[in-house]
Amino acid sequence: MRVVIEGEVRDLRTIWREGQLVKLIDQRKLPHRLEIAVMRDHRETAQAIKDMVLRGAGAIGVAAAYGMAQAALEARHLPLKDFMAYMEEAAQRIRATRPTAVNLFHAVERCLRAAGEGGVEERVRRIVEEADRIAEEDLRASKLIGEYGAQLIPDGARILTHCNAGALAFIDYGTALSPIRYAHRMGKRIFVYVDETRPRCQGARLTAWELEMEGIPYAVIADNAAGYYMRRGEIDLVIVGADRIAANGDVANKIGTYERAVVAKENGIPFYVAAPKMTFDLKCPSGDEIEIEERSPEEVITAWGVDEEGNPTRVYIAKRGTPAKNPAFDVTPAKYITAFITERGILRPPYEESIRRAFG
Ligand code: RUB
Repeated sequence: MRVVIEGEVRDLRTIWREGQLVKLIDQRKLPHRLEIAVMRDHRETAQAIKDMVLRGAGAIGVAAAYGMAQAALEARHLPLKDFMAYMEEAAQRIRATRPTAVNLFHAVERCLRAAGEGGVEERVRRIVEEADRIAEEDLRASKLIGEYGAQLIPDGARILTHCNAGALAFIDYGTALSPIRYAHRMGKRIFVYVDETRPRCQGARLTAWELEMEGIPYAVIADNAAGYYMRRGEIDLVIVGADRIAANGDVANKIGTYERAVVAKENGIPFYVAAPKMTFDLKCPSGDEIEIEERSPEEVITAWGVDEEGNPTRVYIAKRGTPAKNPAFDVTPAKYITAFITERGILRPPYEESIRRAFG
């Protein structure tokens, strides 16, 4: 992604691997500071996923794959039986970080499967290669999603997006933001309404930062303002990402997505979900079977930011100890989704068929 650091333009990925080290942009510090965090082993990478040092379905999928590669490299001197036990344990540790985004589970399974037969050295090589392949596939998918999705964006479009499904939620380009980037680079005049996305404010902090870096016109809106703009006819289309898409087209995505989809339908506004193959879970028949992560109530009653001197600080919005509930995702039934934007093209209803044809 294009980032400007002290006037200098650089091209940066969200996460990358250097031998046994995994390096990633520390998303907890953005937009106030751009810092690279270094994970020295698979335990640290798993912890980074859990603590949301990086987040977003695609990005945690790649982090999971790199974590598996780290585990394989850590265990390369063990006898075969111990090596496989170490890999199983690492897989379990990574699976236990965040439950909703299926990309993470797909990445772990692919790495385990890639180990295949043969000696430890061979298995290590295949796991590491598979992890790198997952990252490269994700990158290619997000570019194709951008190319296909840009065709759905007319010149002059005013677009609403929720949470961050940008380069930061992926390895680069993103899902929902990829068509927006492509449309902008094609010279289309677009404007993006960015939901702030309480409680962690991925929209206000991360999507706004990415759009700023790309020079795409945007405004952050309070979460409860989206319906107001939709009813006034000031939003032409909605694009969001996804954390898991069931075989029938139901979508789990950041909490609040469902409401946007219902209000969009009510107002005749197209509602698009941009996602790669890795986010589709064909083993999951419908949204009812998707596990929804419940996060700490502290996230709801507090807010993070920087003070006027730029020092990170946390404030209490509600009184300490105020009871709160914090589901991180919700499920949008397929009937509210106009189309899926994928690396295999645009998928239209009936989704059971179009999803199976594309990815089955
Ligand atoms: C992120 C979120 C994003 C999807 C899309 O939630 O809901 O919209 O993950 O991601 P969190 P992608 O910040 O809690 O991880 O674009 O990678 O498919």
